[in-house]
Amino acid sequence: MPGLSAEKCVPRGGPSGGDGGRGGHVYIESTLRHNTLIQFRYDRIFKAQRGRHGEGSNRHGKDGEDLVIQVPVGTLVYDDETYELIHDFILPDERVLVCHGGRGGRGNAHFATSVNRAPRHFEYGFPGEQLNLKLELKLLADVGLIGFPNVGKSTLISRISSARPKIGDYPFTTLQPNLGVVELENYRSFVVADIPGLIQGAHLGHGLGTQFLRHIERTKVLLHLIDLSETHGRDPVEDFETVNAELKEFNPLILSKPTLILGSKIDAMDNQGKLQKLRKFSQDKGLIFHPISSVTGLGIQELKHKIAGMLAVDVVPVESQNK
Ligand SMILES: Nc1nc2c(ncn2[C@@H]2O[C@H](COP(=O)(O)OP(=O)(O)O)[C@@H](O)[C@H]2O)c(=O)[nH]1
Ligand SMILES: [Mg+2]
Repeated sequence: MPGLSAEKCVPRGGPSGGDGGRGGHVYIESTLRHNTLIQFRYDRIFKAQRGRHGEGSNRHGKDGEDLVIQVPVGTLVYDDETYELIHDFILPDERVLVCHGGRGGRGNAHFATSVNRAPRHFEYGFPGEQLNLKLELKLLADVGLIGFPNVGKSTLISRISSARPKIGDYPFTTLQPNLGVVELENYRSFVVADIPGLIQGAHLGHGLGTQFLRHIERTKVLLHLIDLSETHGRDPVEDFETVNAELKEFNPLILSKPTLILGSKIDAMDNQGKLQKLRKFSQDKGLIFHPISSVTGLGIQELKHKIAGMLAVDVVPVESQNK
């Protein structure tokens, strides 16, 4: 025992009880490696390591190891009791301390006085913080795709980006949001979010409901796809109004975002009637109308540039920043 020989020279052999170690802290960190909060469906309780006991010869107990919980970029962390926002993880690799580990107790060495040189007194360690958190993910995309199910949203994102979502000729093939990065010339790019389609009554829970709309709450531009093909008997203007009514129920501010109306599947139109009706309607509303076919590629290149132009409005020119 290394301490023993030293204590021979210390009156009454002490006191030399070291302090306990601190419990580990709990951090939350944002990462680009995850896209969903799915892991938290299974793992719900997270604990950092406890601190180790102090030891003789004034040896300080080891601090517990910190715990780092990773969440996708775009996650908002709330205190579940007070609903207070603790942090909004906008950037990758942000790290926030959410619970401090408890301080270790002081060993008997601390309690020695001139009258009591060999105290038996020591202090217990303190419990660490505990917190119930609520995590909410709102994806951070520049552009959001909206529209009825089956209008070609997932096909469009797979055409303009490297995202490969499931595509099918039936409603609700897309069950979770997909993100795609659209590359432009000169290393410019933007991110598009594809979410499940909306139907009438979505705000009442019909279809997949409006739960996914939170993912487009933070986008800068919306692409509203309207199917102009003959594969269904719906009216293009009614489709637009129906989807907008659902958006409004969810959050009316979404309607104030710059929106492009996309007439989709124009390769599968029998006549120009639907297209002309939608074009006229868009003009009357002062909205930009753009026809596309994700199958033939018609209008796709122009679409990318139109979106880039709409996003660039935010960019402050370099010269004016120095004034
Ligand atoms: N003819 C034609 N069919 C398309 C086009 N875009 C999508 N589709 C078809 O429409 C169906 C629904 O497409 P999908 O992208 O899954 O629609 P979403 O539900 O809006 O994501 C699929 O069978 C696609 O192949 C298009 O531009 N032209
Ligand atoms: Mg889809």
